[in-house]
Amino acid sequence: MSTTGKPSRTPTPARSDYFDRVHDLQMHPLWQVMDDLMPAQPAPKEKPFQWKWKEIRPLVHQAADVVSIEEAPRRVLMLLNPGLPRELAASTQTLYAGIQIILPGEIAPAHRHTPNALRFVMEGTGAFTNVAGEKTILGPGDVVTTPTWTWHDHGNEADGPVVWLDALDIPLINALSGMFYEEFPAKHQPVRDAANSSQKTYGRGLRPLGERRSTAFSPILNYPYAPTKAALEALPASAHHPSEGRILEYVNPLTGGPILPTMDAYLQRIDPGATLRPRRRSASAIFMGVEGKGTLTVDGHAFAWEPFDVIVVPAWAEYAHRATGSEPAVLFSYTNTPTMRALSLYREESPERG
Ligand code: GTQ
Repeated sequence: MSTTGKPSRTPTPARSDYFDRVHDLQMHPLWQVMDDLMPAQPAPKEKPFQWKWKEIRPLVHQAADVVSIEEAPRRVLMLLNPGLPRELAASTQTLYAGIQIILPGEIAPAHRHTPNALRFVMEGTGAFTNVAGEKTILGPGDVVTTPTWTWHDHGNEADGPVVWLDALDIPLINALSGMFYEEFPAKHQPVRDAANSSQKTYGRGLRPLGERRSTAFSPILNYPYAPTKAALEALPASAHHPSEGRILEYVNPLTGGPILPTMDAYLQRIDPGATLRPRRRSASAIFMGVEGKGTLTVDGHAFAWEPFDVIVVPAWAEYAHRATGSEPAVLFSYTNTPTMRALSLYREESPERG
């Protein structure tokens, strides 16, 4: 008996012979898989998951002993979702996360690729990134954009290691067969613009007259931590979000839209002790704890987090934040919302309110 009220499709020898002939010609009956192909709501393969910084930090630092930068020009440990095939390099079906370490004196040579990248600096001051000819010196909490097909090289002229979160859209780009990759003929690309010139020019509600830049991504290379945090502190109570607390999106000042064509990014601050409303959205998201501590409950999994723990919120998973310490809880996050919106696939709801 079918539990769905639909007539059962009893196997018979004649049917089985028919299916064999169908399979032999590289076909398959839709009616056998229709419910799996078109579930009533998104049923992503990625699972809610957490990487504890305490556990993975020693292995990130050891990577620098295990391989030289010459052997591994991007020395990164990828954060792979247990629900997805390893070869996809995927934290969700569309998003990639990795942790990169660069030691003093090392150079991660210049290259470019079609995937978009964002970085969130976790440890170390004084490393640099050069993107499309603008160099910026990085400090903890800085968010750096590396838009599609821009040359980028990293280096470390400071005296300690630098560690950051790499956020890319690699699984999406590969699903679309949109991958192109190229190495720059020299280790470093030339520095063309003054340090942080994009932040100084575009980060103030101003823009140069007559400039015709692509608006597909933000012109700002580095969104430094201190002013972003200060803006969160200054956010009036009327602008607090019921599910996210105080939250600000890093935006493209030319459009007010997301900083990258496929991914958006946020910094948020939750009052000590606050329990926020559950929420779900058709976008998938990666959260990283930055300050304080909290619990992010994702489809019933309560992940207690501390700084630099990384948590996957799958598409359409219900999630809810709690700040558990005596200090405010600060989180960085990025999502594939811009991709979903571009395809008219973005939806969200607060299940509590229906
Ligand atoms: O720093 O350019 O984690 O190209 C993966 C691919 C980092 C990078 C990653 C990359 C980079």
